[in-house]
Amino acid sequence: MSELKRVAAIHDLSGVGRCSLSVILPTLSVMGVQVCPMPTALLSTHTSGFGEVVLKDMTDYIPEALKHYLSAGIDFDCVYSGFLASEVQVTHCLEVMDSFKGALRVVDPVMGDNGKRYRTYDDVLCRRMSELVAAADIITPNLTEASILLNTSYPMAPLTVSEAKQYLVKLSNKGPKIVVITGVQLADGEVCNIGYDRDNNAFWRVSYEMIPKNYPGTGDIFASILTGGILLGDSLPIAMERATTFCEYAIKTTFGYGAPVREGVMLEKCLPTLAEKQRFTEYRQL
Ligand code: PXL
Repeated sequence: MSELKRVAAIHDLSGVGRCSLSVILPTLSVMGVQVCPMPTALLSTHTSGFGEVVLKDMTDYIPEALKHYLSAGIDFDCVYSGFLASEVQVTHCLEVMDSFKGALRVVDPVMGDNGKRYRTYDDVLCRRMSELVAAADIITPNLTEASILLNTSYPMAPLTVSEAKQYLVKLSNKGPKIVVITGVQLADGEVCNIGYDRDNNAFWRVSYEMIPKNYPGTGDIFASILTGGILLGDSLPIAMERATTFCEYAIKTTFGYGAPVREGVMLEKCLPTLAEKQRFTEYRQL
């Protein structure tokens, strides 16, 4: 039997609100991928909807943990970063990535959503996130983060297919050979996650039904399933479809129960389906 894939996950741990490590750990575990958390910060809740949070910055911890892992001969198949608590953590993420040469580098450039930055992200941290993007193999911004990375304003109108492709290509030109942008409204009326695979010059789209609620943590779940899928050998469109289908299911389940938006999606009810063998045939070329 082959060994399990192992991911160093550089994200925060938020106690309440089902985001970041609280959802990344169970999601990748169900997929049969081992997650080794390197917490960037400990928060009482995520930063949207619970008022003042308690935040313990873990910036000093990451280089020390890295040193320990290197001295103990620990290796990773993937380094996957997300929410950062300080701009210095960009340097630390780059050090972790450089330390594990063969590891797939996945950067979820967590910075904001719905056209707005998260409140802990300032100009410097957003600017430095571009350095991390440049070092990545795969990035998974939402449209807000894609716009911040490209220094353009958040598009108020739906994108034409040609505009959507430009977003993908411009981001890929910064470094990553695979770019996936989530939450893109297209001018043909569909809402999609879109992807670009530079090596194969292939553009993909997976549509989903839009539910008028913004549950936090769904970007983390999406990026985790995409990462897990790629690590397990999925093609990009299949990994995108696996991630999109699951997020749509989790959002609809949560919406159906009328559960509070700020608590995130009811992952516990939905996770078992991720372990099942599924057939994916709904993705299309963009
Ligand atoms: O899901 C992204 C995220 C991660 N971590 C923290 C957050 C958010 C989004 O609000 O606040 C702490």
